Amino acid sequence: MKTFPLNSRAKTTALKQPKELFAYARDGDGNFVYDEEKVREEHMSYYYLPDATINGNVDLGAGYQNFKKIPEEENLGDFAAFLTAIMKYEQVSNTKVKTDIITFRGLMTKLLTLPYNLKDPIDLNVVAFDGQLFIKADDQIELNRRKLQNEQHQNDKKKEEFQRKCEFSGYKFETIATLPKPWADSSRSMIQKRSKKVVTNYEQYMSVVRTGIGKVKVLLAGEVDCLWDYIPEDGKDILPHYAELKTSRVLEHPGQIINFEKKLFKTWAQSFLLGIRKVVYGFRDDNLILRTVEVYSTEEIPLLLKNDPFTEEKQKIVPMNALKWYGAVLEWLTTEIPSEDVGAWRLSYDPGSRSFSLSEIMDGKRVRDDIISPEFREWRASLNQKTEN
Ligand code: 0WD
Ligand code: CA
Repeated sequence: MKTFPLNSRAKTTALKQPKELFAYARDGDGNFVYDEEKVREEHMSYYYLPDATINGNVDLGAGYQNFKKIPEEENLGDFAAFLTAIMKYEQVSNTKVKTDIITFRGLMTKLLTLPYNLKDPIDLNVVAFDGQLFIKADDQIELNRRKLQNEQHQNDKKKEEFQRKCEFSGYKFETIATLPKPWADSSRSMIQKRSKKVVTNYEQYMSVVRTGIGKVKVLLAGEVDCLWDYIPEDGKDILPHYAELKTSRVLEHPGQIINFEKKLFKTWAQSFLLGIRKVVYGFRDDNLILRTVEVYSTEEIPLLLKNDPFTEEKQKIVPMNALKWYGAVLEWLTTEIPSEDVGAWRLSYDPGSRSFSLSEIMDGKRVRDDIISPEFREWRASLNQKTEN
């Protein structure tokens, strides 16, 4: 087992400008869509939330009974879909995507925010395949953890239901704040009936972005909530046009503000990793009524955290410090894991002992098969053969 000290920091944090390579989507029935045109036409949402709606006391709990929620187990097949999307992209250019690491954005958010989230455990599986590292959550550990959390809430039914409603309210906010088409192409009734629409979390628009820190190049897939304004003309970078949507309780006293800043930092990390420049927060009260909406630019969040009058100097969250840690971790990972196509590794953070470590998994074959789908394995084999000939 190799441990990596929590105070490790990269000397420089040369960041690569994130660039979207392609997008794919999951539709309302849970099926994946890879056709680029279809993805943009049918699965992209547009932010539109006029003041009149915000002032209209929207109930973010309304329709909770009809929430169309994807079962946790169905979310687990996502990695194979990501690899299928990569394959389809590579088939067009007939070349392997140039990157060192391939993973979901959400997992990198966990690594990036670790210096300020020392209480949350991390368990990721890593395999080297075809010269690249593939990182995925350990599904079994994830499911067990969720089960345990659910059981804990079982003791308090009221609390459990409120928590489920809060989760719902986040998706409800997305539903009332976005349109499936640009405003100019939307009918009046389509705009007005949003508060009655069935809320679902099946639909997902996934952006696949090439980015990196220091010498390490990373390919990330992450869910994007909506377009802030419009799709730019052909060939222009779409990332600056996306927005991340979030909800939070209205802030009334300093304790809540400090808590909110932790969330804001996580949101910064999540958005920063994909190169998303706008974050929209809907603030709701304890009755889940939407009270105000605040728009942040991702780049101003570190300054907000720095200038907040409620925290003392040593309590302050410094995103640059987290970035230096993240840069060091990725470099460590790419140097520690041998690039041969064998074995599997577990990357863990244990809050109890506060140790961050990498160890070889005994059952390496099972983990390799779980991460690298047969389809993707065959595709890369055929691609390498073509390149050799
Ligand atoms: O290793 C795996 N099997 C992983 C799968 C690890 C991480 C993510 N995923 C899948 C999940 O199904 C997720 O939905 O990829 C999807 C999106 O990936 P991401 O963008 O890397 O995930 P993250 O940044 O953690 O979350 C983005 C959004 C969330 O929005 P908020 O505003 O809450 O951050 O994705 C949604 C959610 O809307 N989301 C989920 N929806 C349903 N079930 C889940 C989930 N378990 N996790 C995230
Ligand atoms: Ca969101």
